[in-house]
Amino acid sequence: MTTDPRLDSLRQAVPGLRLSAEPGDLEHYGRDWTRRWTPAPLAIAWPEDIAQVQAVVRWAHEARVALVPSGGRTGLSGGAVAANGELVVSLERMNRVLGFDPVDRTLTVQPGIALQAVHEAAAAHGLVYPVDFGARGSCSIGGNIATNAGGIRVIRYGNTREWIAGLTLVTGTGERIEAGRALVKNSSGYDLRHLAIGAEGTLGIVVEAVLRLTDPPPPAQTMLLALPSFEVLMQVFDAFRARLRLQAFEFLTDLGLAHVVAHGGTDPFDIRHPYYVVVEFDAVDEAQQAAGLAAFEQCAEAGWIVDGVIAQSQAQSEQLWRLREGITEAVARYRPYKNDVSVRIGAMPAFLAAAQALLGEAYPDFEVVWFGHIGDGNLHINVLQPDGLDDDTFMRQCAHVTELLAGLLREHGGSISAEHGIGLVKKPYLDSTRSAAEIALMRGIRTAFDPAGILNPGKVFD
Ligand code: 2HG
Ligand code: ZN
Repeated sequence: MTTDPRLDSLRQAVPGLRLSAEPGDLEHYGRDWTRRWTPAPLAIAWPEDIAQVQAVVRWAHEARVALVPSGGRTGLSGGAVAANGELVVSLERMNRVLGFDPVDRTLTVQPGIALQAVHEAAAAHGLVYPVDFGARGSCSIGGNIATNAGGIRVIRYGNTREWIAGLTLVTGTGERIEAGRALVKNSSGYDLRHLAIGAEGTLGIVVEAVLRLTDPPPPAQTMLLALPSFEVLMQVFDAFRARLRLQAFEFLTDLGLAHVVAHGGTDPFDIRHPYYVVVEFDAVDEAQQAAGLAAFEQCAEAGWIVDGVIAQSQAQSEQLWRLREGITEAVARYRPYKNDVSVRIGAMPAFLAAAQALLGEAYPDFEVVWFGHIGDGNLHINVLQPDGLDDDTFMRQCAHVTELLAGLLREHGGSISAEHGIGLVKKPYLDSTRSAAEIALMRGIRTAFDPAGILNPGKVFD
């Protein structure tokens, strides 16, 4: 273990705290899925309870050491990167379910618990925690809260924010705050809970959360639709939404599908199509199943759908879902530059047309994989780094195009980050989505929660 005197003082301040400065740990805990920054934390701390988190924060406040709160580090915006001598505070050992309340229908959890473990705990009580996405096995609920994570069920259930009944937060001075008390109604002033959700760890460290649960959704039908062009996407969405209660409406291109297939996925079609949609809707009875077919036929007759597959079993539904959910993993080896943008659903057709024209022109030589949560107005754009192209040239070009995209988002009233957070990656473009007055207010709020600026400094804004 290193002899950095700050760590000796931390050990004295928090007896029993598990700490490491082993190179392997620094590398592993200093990075997230962006893989763009060289990890360089001071050390990693693994507190075991709230009192230890408070003690670490009080010490850091005193010693002016920057902290990076850390969950599953599956983030895509660099929010959990520690590249500047920070102390990483891993919440990994605080990963338990603390309680279930059948009357309130809430689950109280520690922040390090994986999303999938939350799903399993809810299922054990016959209920669901409905936020869901591909990283469920490795992401943590603390990280989900920090980014107000969205995912594949937002169209039905909303973002993480909707499901957080209460939060316990340790602020930048080590104060313990109960932000929201799982009350359904509480009109007693500012809701600090909602400030902390999506703050990317800059206002406090989430040390406990009360999650709302709900009834499981009705049985669903999953379809994979093949579309001839990008332009008809919103028409297909409208047609399905008008007749059915949607549980998901996800879009991908031929290129995304090809990468997943090369990674072990199964293409159910004999020929390739340019665009695809995975749609899932309530199919409780024959009437709802017939409505699904009617939507399909309406789109086929209009020429908006050229082929389709209806999953006949849970296994086949999972196979179809893999084509969409497997994209991030399938393209990871190209260390993609990621855009995660959103506009109002109503602004989607105009924005999609403009974005397609812009990116087609701006990235003539790069593979660009488009996919996303079209029903929520959220598009993912992954620009794959060509083999042999150096990092600097690639990142410079991506930054230039993101600048142009940010301009387009300004015009269409959109957001530079729909669900992945601002972190480090989108920091230069925050002002395309937030006004100067808003950013000034955010800075003021940050100072109120963290006067010494030790909580995840350099993330969201400088
Ligand atoms: C998804 O929707 C995730 O699959 C990841 O938000 C998106 O890798 C991405 O760009
Ligand atoms: Zn997504």
